[in-house]
Amino acid sequence: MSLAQTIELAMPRCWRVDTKPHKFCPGCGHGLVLKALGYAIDELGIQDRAVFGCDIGCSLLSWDFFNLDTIQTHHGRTTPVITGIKRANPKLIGIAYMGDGGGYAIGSQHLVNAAARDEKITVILVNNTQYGMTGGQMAPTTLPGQKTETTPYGRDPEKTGFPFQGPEMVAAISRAGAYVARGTVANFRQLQRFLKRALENQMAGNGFSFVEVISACPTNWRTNAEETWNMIEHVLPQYFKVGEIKVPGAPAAQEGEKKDG
Ligand SMILES: Cc1ncc(C[n+]2csc(CCOP(=O)(O)OP(=O)(O)O)c2C)c(N)n1
Ligand code: SF4
Ligand SMILES: [Mg+2]
Repeated sequence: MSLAQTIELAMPRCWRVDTKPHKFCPGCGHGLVLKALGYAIDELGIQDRAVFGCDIGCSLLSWDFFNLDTIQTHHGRTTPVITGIKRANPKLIGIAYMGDGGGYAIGSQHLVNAAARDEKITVILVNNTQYGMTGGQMAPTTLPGQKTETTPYGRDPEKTGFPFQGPEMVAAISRAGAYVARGTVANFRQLQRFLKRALENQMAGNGFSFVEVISACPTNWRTNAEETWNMIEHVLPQYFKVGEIKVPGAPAAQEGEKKDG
């Protein structure tokens, strides 16, 4: 078997194998999140009715990854765009993919209102603690003391607040049918499971579904491979608790996730 055939077999079926190579930096977490999403879509067999929306930011580099109907929107506006598509045709599975700058800063009103209105869509938000595409400015998720382009002496929580707890907020303002979780690229199989459950929740018509994913941006963190992995595995989970936060009618599943991490 040729190398190309081997690579093709390892890819989610809903990925475009004829596309050009991806443009993420080496070590970027976006590719892992998208791969987990691709496998979840494959497992559910929803390729023909899934609509993928990506934001401004490094998430937009995914615009030609999938053999799915895809739309790329203005910064932070993917949630209302996917909401509109889902409302126009409720049989579709709407997926809004964005960064923490797009979802928690520039488009935070859209996330809040979609969650409060219980829109039947799935939002996936990649938390890499800063604005990746524009060179690493502070985001709502930046850690206390973390140096960024706009916090050269480290984020001071007295002046700019503490890391934003997105899934916890969505869980608090959403209705009982919402599914809310925080995954990490450090645990790929768990992430795939969370994404699949978020899509299943939408398919069942239960309510809003939201998954934040802890991810890596070694380029702007200025970290080598070891430092990057340490951030993902040990530092970020101190501020962002990984696990399922809200699961409609399934407290047992919630417990199970906590046990196997
Ligand atoms: C309304 C608007 N404001 C600002 C920008 C500039 N801009 C482009 S990408 C970006 C940061 C994206 O950061 P994030 O959403 O966290 O995604 P990441 O690149 O980190 O994955 C910004 C501020 C823009 N394109 N549109
Ligand atoms: S800048 Fe950061 S988020 Fe963007 S592609 Fe590079 S590593 Fe990924
Ligand atoms: Mg970001």
